[in-house]
Amino acid sequence: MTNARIAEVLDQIADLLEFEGANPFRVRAYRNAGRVVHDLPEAISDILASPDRKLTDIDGIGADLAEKITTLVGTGKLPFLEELLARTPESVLALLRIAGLGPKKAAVLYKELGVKTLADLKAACESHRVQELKGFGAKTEQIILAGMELAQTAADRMLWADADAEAQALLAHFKPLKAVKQIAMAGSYRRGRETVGDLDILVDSDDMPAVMDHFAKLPAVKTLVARGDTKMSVRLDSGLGVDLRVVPAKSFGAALQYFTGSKDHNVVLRGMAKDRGLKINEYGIFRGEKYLAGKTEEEIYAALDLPCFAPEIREARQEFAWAAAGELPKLVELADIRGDLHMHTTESDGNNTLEEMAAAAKTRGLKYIAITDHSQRATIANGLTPERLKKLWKRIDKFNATDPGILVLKGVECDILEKGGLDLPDDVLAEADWVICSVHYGQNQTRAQITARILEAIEHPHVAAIAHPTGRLINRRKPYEVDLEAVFTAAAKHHKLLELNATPQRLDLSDIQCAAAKRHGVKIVIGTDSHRVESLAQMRVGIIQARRAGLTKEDVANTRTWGQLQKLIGKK
Ligand code: DGT
Ligand code: CA
Ligand code: CA
Ligand code: ZN
Repeated sequence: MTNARIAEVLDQIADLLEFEGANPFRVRAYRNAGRVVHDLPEAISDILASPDRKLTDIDGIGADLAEKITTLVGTGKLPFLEELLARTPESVLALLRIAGLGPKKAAVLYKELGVKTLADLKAACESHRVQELKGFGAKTEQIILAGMELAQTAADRMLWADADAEAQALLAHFKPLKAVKQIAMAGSYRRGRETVGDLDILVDSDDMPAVMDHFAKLPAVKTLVARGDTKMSVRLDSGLGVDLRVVPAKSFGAALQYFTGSKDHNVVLRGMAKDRGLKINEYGIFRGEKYLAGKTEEEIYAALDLPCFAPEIREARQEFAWAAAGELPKLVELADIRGDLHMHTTESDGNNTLEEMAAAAKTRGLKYIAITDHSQRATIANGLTPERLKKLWKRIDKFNATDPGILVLKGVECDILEKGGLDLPDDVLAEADWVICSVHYGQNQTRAQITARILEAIEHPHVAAIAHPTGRLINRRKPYEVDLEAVFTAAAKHHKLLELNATPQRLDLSDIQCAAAKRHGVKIVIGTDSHRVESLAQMRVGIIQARRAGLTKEDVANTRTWGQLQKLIGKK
């Protein structure tokens, strides 16, 4: 069981206890433990597996919590949570999933308005009965309505990176099984969509019962949904569904192609096959009854004179037009990346020092990184005043002087102030190697206001890039109102970069937005926004989204050497 999943359970317990009006200290203990587990750099399951270590040695985990976590990890279940869930009304569980509506407010709605279902809640918001309650306002009503919409999709779709953790565990589980000749993940997971509805896994085997029995033994399996001759579906503890299909070797490529999708991509493909008098399905490609190919994806596409498209672009967007014109882009790869230009250290809200971040980045093969701690306006993130920033930059100079084998750039993530303008004076910004700007505050302003703030930052001579340009959090927060067309136009004009923030819940700009930026001639910088050394690995998630956008090495700014990149942004 992953730390993220354990943290989720602890958080849910805190919510349910709070809804019941339990002792606030008890609620806080669970909430706090959830955060501690989530932020822990090593896996709880590893600690439990080592005989000379105890969970209670972790700050914030007492004897009672340690016992519950041990049960949860050991059995995949927690009787205490099940009791809590059993006595909480179903509708309240739905209410608790809405962002911006904590357990306290959910309790008020439940008791005062008799809101029992999401439909009740929607009606109560729309008839403005919610804003009459103490502690609620017109804004809360809007937040609830928007949150309900997001909660609906959040319940259905998991972040790609979370699904990736489940997928890797699944593949590792099958590794020792001799009956498996080939195994592959298909579906939206393979295409790298930012969220995944369910996992689709394909197995080539002559012993279907052995494969299915082994699948059922996966510790993360919660319920068996269906088991047939060739297909089996389960639901995992995390709520993610998994479809497993066993296919013969001669159809493995055909099935992989078919179940990778997307559905729209396959519709186009079937049409092209039909035009040539061929038939294509999950078993192979046929002329009449005659099987032509199906062992590999390559031979399926080759039968239609098509290249074997990277899974990330199989969305029926541009790929067929590119192929027809012979202009299929060579998509950017992780190995192309030379630097990471967005990360935080213990100086602001990060968990590792600049020396630790640099060492970890060097191990990953990076040639340069920028330390971009927050500026002073970000009080909640311990943002830096000009004085503290200059001190940090002196430390960076000293560090670089030790010849560490990686270049550390003096950067900053500078807030774009609510009233407009930047959070640091020009003479300070002038000393930086790398300035990225973000809107963290005033996200509820009008489209005109927010757009004007961002355009002003783009026009500022010392600014290199805009970080997470829309501010969205997938499944949790909608993007703020911003005229992206205007942002793209300005960025192109002033040779400024836009970020593809690789944090799995951000992926901001999105794939479609990155493609639009490219059409305007804007270069994209992929940054991990790491707050700890482990998160540097998120670069891979950013790369997948960049590939979905059709970006090449040339389109991604941080595939360049630092010298080339400086020229690109017109510095030095
Ligand atoms: P998801 O799970 O909602 O994130 O998205 P997918 O793309 O993984 O969709 P899923 O799991 O329903 O099906 C996996 C793939 O199987 C899908 O991308 C294309 C293929 N597929 C499934 N059902 C159909 C269908 O009715 N027609 C066609 N052409 N393809 C289908
Ligand atoms: Ca799927
Ligand atoms: Ca599926
Ligand atoms: Zn940041």
